[in-house]
Amino acid sequence: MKVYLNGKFVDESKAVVSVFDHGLLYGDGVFEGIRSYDGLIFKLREHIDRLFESAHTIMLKIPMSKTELIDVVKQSLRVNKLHDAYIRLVVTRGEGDLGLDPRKCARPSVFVIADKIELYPKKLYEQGLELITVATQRNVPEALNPQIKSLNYLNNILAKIEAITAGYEEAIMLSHSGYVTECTGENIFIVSAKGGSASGGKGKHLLTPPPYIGVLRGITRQTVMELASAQRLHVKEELLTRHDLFNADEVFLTGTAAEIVPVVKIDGRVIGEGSPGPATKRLQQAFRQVTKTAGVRY
Ligand code: PXG
Repeated sequence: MKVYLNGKFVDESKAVVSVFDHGLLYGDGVFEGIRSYDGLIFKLREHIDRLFESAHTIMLKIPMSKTELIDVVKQSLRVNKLHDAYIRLVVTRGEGDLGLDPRKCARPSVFVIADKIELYPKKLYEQGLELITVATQRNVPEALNPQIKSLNYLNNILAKIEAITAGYEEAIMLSHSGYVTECTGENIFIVSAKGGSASGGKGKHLLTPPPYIGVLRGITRQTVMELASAQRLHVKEELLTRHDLFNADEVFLTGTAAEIVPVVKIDGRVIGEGSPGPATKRLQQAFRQVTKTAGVRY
């Protein structure tokens, strides 16, 4: 496998960064995860824009233009002859000294890894996932905004460890005031006939927590909200409690790697009928369709 590292494609065995890189020493850096489907890169521009936004917020100047980076992503897929792939873009603060001071880091490191996608087990999509809420709260946005896709994912990893220790694959994280935020690498949605506390309209509602409570504005999340509107679901960002999750008709997660994953049990409570619901299935089908047609060719 060839990896792009600071201007060159190198063999994966040569793709190494310094132990003085602040990405490693402090998690000082940003990243993106992108997918390609049968030769089409899904939502490439959106991922590149989000990477530049994350970098801008931490005052990290990416040493290349968006167009150049897009070109590197395409080249990474071509040189590795990949059609269905997962692409990881990483920009670190670069090599510095042992102090925090980012001014000591002269040059950011940029690398792009493109590899075969490791698909989640089919069983997950057919049977659905059982989740638990965990004690580790999602970062307070005022301290470390989850909008920054930084290399510092310990908040999420601590939650993941809690889930795994309890015998589950994934965790639901709550805000410091107890509202539902997201999972460790996926956004969460509920389908409800009631439409949450604020809305009284007829028909099914698709609800997801608002970004201000401390969630990443997922690109899959955005895509699903658009697809759901086209399917005449009432889509709304709304604060959700555990009670709302337990009593939803359907729950599912969204993310670049996972796509749309049905959730059938939360903290021991069966969700809906205990199997993937009709709205979730319709959205999965619509999502599969856009990934086949909407991407950027390379
Ligand atoms: N929330 C968080 C905290 C994330 O890290 C998402 C939601 C979903 O966003 P997108 O834009 O992908 O729809 C993410 C996604 C992985 C993996 O291997 C995924 C993410 C980060 C690290 C690993 O599944 N981010």
